[in-house]
Amino acid sequence: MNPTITAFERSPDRGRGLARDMRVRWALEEVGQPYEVRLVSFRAMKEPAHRVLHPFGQIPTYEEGDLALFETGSIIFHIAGRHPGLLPDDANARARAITWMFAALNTIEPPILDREIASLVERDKSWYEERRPILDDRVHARLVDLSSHLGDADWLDGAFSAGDLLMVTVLRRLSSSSLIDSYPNLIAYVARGEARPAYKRAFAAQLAVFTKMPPTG
Ligand SMILES: N[C@@H](CCC(=O)N[C@@H](CS)C(=O)NCC(=O)O)C(=O)O
Repeated sequence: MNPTITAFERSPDRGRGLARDMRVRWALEEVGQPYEVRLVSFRAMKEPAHRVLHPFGQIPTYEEGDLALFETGSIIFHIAGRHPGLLPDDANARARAITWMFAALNTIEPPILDREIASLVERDKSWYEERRPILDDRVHARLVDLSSHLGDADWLDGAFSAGDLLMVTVLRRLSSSSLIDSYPNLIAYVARGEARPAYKRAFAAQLAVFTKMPPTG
């Protein structure tokens, strides 16, 4: 039986790859595993029926037989363990790729999200303009080091892995800002991820949910 994931019925970015079901869709496409999607409303996400799957009332979730998972890092690690293609066979290379999964979610994503959330919910606060450069600097501090590590390599550690999949989706959150503009190798890295056929299929599938629906009011 195919796994089932949950995704937004209505998404703030209208299906342009930022909602985190995109990560799971992309991983499933990379390994060639067909999947079903159950769309959930913001209200339904907070109901007990969904919280059984996701204690924090969010998407995505992943159901496969009697297994239910939440957290994209865990879901992608699970998919990568079930199928070849997302983590190397060599034990040390595999451990390093897993390290990059954690780095994407624990080291790079938090300052990007802090900045994004501040711009959404703190914009009208008196201190927002003063705080914004601090948030920008925190993102830059991470991007400088990431860019320096990547250098002119295609991927973070040898062949494309789940670490790259997560890192590309995290960096894509910056696409509406100019913060990444100073790092041409990171821009090229994100573009390489987006050019993968599996990414394109996942993106098209997520977008299709919204192009068939009227926009949120
Ligand atoms: N750390 C979680 C974050 C999940 C998350 O933030 N999901 C967002 C969509 S991308 C969500 O459901 N937001 C609605 C909410 O929190 O109410 C993961 O990686 O799965």
